Amino acid sequence: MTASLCACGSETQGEDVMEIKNSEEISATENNNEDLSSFATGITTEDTDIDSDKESTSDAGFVLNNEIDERCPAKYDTKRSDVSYGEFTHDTYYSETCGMERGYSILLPADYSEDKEYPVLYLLHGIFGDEYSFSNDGNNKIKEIVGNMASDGIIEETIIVCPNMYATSDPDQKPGFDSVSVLPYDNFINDLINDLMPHIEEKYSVLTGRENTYLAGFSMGGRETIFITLQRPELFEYVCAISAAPGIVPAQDSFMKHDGQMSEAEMKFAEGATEPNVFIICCGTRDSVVGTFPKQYHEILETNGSDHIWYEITGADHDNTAIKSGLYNLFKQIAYDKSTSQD
Ligand code: FER
Repeated sequence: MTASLCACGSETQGEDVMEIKNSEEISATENNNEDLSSFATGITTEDTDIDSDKESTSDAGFVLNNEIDERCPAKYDTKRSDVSYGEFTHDTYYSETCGMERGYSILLPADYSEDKEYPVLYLLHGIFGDEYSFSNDGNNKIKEIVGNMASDGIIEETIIVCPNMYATSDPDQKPGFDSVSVLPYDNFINDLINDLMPHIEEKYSVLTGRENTYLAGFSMGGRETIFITLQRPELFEYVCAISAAPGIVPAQDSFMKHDGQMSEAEMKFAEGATEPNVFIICCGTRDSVVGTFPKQYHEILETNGSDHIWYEITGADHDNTAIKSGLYNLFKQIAYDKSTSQD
């Protein structure tokens, strides 16, 4: 690692943390009656942005350092009249992994040109989502955050690819809260690395290599982000898992019993692995869906000596406040890391 960015023990920890008992306090019956598409996008009825007065940096000038700002400053998630934003479009690729054509949404910079080359962020949706989960939700401010930060010269213009993370070869298979129905999510690692990434690198004018390849995800996408990062840390130099869902290690919550993708002892980077320069794990303190599971991931990784940044977003639920915070802080840390490692 060129920079050890462990925020463990930073002032964001332990503040106002709502003690959610993962299995007891999340009501499965309530959640099962909801429109399940909200899982994938971070939409909740409650707007946790109302206490944005906690955001001390929203009006302040931007300072590039390696500190975490809990909230995405308004400066970056607000549309500006003098900035041209990219638009999401939809495309498909053939997946050998799934044996079928699969879709993805892609956000190209407004002035995308084959004469330039761009880094790529792969952004993974939540459970019951698809490649439209992020592109159909204007409230996650993805276009604004990436567009404003690039326009201010903080980050390079960046391509964002939103795949369909349900990597099944059975077109009739549907996601759900049982061990068979979640398997395609765990299979996405193969589809991403063997099919989607080569397609993107072939079709678009992208910068390749780990320093130009970023991975982030929300909830179920956060869980797979951590899993993929631990399996293939040499591929992604910059990573952010937002409000990661349970199931990487054995667990039980009100939705289901998770066998776990690995044991707690196995949840670490392999000895001698090339690790990401930035590996963020974050979650809202009022997350009513994944509760304290992200914090548990942080604690296991810390026990196992695997470097990462952990922070909590005070007051945020399983929602776009958390998504905006994670994306903004990922880009900020990328900018800081690139600014310090290049000179
Ligand atoms: C679970 C709790 C939450 C789970 C998945 C989620 C598969 C995912 C939530 C989301 O993606 O929003 O037990 O098991």
